[in-house]
Amino acid sequence: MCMAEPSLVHRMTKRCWYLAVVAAVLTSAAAVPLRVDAETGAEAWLRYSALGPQAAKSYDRLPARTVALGDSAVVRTAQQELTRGVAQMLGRTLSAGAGSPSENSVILGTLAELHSLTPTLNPPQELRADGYWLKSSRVRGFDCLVVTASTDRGVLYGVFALLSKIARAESIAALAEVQQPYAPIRWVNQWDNLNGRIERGYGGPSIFFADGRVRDDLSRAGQYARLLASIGINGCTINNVNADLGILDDAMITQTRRIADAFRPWGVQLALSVDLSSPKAIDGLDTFDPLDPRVAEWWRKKVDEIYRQIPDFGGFVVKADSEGRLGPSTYGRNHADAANVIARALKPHGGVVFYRAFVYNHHLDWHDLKNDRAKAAFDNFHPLDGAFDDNAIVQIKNGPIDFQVREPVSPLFGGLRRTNEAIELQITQEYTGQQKHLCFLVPMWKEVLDFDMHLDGNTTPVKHLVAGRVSHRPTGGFVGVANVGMDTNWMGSPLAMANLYGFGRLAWDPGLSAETIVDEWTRLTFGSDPLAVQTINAMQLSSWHVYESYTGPLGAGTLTNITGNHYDPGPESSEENGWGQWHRADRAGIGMDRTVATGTAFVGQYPPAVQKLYEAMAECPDNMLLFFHHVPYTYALHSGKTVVQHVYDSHYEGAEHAADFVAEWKPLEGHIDEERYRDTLARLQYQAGEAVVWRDAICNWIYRLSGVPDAKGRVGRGPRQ
Ligand code: GCW
Repeated sequence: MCMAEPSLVHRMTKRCWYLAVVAAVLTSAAAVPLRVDAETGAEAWLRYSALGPQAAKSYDRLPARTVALGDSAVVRTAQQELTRGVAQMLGRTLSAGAGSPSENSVILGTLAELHSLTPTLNPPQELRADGYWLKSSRVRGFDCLVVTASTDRGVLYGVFALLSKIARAESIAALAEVQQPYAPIRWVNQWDNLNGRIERGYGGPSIFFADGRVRDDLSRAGQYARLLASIGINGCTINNVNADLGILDDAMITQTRRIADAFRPWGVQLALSVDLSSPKAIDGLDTFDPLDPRVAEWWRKKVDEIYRQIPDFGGFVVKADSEGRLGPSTYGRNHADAANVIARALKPHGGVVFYRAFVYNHHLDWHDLKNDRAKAAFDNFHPLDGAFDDNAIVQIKNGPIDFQVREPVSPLFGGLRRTNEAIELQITQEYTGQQKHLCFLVPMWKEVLDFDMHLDGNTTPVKHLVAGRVSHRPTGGFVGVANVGMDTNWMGSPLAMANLYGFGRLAWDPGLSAETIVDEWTRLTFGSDPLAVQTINAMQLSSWHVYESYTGPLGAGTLTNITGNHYDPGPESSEENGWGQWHRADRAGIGMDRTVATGTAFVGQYPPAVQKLYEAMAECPDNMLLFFHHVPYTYALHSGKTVVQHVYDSHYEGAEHAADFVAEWKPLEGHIDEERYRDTLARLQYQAGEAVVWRDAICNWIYRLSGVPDAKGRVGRGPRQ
C-alpha cells in the first residue's frame, strides 16, 4: 500500500506529542513519591532488576562459578550474560572458568562438549536444533547446574530461560527441563531503508542505516540481537522488502558485514531483502530473466561474495511483482522460477530464500463485483505447489488482505502441500494504532495459528502447516515484521514491546497461552508488584478487542485511511480505487460477497470443512460476517442485534473501554517507575481521545449511508452530524 502523506503523519505526530506533553504536565502536579527508579525502557524485558533479599535468598544454592565448554563465541556470550544477570538480580559475582568444573558450577556447553566431560548424562529426549536442557546434576563429583543444547545457540537460549526464571522469582532448584523450538525459522524482518527511515516504523529511525550507509555506531544493533536471542529469534532481515538496489553493491556488503558481526555473538543470522531486477539494474546485464544462465551466474557470484564476507549469512527475502516492484512476469516466468534461481545460488552455503506471497494487482477494476484481492496469493502460488526448491520458503501474511485488525487466515496455508511455508505476522502496528494505541496482538496471532484448516479431514492447525512439520517440507516457521528503531524504548511505546516479546515466544512455542506470555512479559518488564501485574495483563489482553471495536468490527477491515497514513478513520478511502481493500458499503448494505454461490468465490479456496464455516450467511461467525457477505444494515446477527446497531454499540463500548484504560492505569502510580508510568498514561489519554474520534467518524459514516437511526439515540446528534 502506498506511503503515508508526510503532512498527515506530521500533523498526527504533532497532535500526539502535544497531547502527551499536556498530559505529562498535568500528571506531574499530582506526583507522589515513587518506590522504584525511573527507567527508559531500553532494557525492555531484560532489566534484571535487583530481587529483594528474601527472594534472592532462595537462589543461594546457585553455584558461584560458571564453566564454559568449547570455544564458541555464542557460549561465551551465554557465560557473560549469566554473570551479568546474576550480578544485577542477586548481587553476586560469579567466577568464570573453562574446561572442567573444579567446584560446584553452572556448566555451559553443547551436548557433544558435555559428553567429553560426562559421557552418560543425556537429556530425556533428543534435542532438536536450538533446543536446550536445564539439568541439576552431579558432574565430576560437584553439584552442577547444566545448561546444554545441540547447538551453541541453544546454550544461550537456556541461559536466557534461566535468567527469566530468576527475574520472575521462579524456583531453579532440582531443574530438569527440556525446551524445544516449534519451528526452525524464527525470524524478524525490518523494513529499514538505506536513508535511515523505516517503512511503517513507529520507533524512530533505523538502528542500522543512516544517510545511505551503515551507521558507524552499531551498538544498538548488538543490543537488538541480544533482545532477539532472549526470545529465541535466530534471524533478522535488516532492510525493507521494498528493497533499495544499493543493498547488493559490493561496498554495501562490506558495510553490512559489520552488522552481521554485531549479531553473531547472539546467534542471530543476518539476511537481506533483494530486488529481483538487481542483475540488470546494478550490474548492467541486459536481463534479469530468472531462466537466463547469465542471471543464474550473476546470483551465484553475488552470493559467493556475500558468504566470503559473512560466512553465516542467512539468505534473502524477495518481494516481486507486487505493489509496483518488478518480478518474473516481465519475462513471462513464474514465481518458482524467480525463487529457484536465487535458492540455487544460496544452496551450497546453506542459505534460504523467502519468497513473499504478498502478490496482487493494485489496479483491480473496482466496478467488477467478482474481482477480489483476497484471492491473489492463492491464485498465484497454489498452481506452483511443488515447483519450489527445498531451500525456498513461501512467506505468507496471516490474512489474505493486509494485516487488518481482523481477517480470516490466508487459504494459501492449506493450498501448498509440497512447498515450504512461513507465516508473516506484523509486530509493528501499521493498521492497529501505530503504537499510539494499545493493541496486544498475541491473542489475534493465537487465533490464526490455532485455526484448523482440516486438510484431508485431519486436524491441521495453521501453526502445524507453517512449521515444517508436514512431509515434503523440510523447513518453515515464523517471520515477524518488527521495525524497531532508535527510540530508546525501541518501538515508541513501552507496552508495544509485548508484541515483539510475544512474537518470539509464540514462534518458539505456539502452545503457550496469551495469558502466560503477557504475564511473563509484564513481570520481566515492570516487576512483580501484584497490582501492576494484574492491571497491565488485563489491559493488554483486552486491548485487541477494544481497538477492533472502535475501528472496524464484523470483519469489515480496519476502516482506516488506506490511501494515506493507515491510521486515521477513513472508510471512504477503501472504495472506488484499485487497491482492493473494499468493504462495498453502499446505501443498501455493507460487506463483500466472497461466497462461491453468488460472490467472488474466495471461499472456494479453503478446504471443504472451512468453506462450510463461511459460505452460508447464517453459519458465518459474526466477527467475520462482513468479510464474507454483503448484507443489509438491518441484517440480524447471531447476537440478535442488527449489523448497524452492532456497529453503533461496539464503537461506543470500544471508546468507553479506551477511556477505562486511563482510569485503570492511574492507580499504578508508585507501583511502577515514574518515567514509564507517565509515558504510558499520556499515551492512554491520547488513545481515549482518538477512540472518540474513531467512534464518531465510523458511526456518522454508517448512519449517513444507511439512514438507520441508533436505537439508543446517540448517533447523528452532536456537532459532528
Ligand atoms: O501493508 C503494506 C504496507 C507497505 C508494505 C507492504 C508489504 C513494505 O502498507 O508499506 O511494504 O504491505 O508488505 O510489502
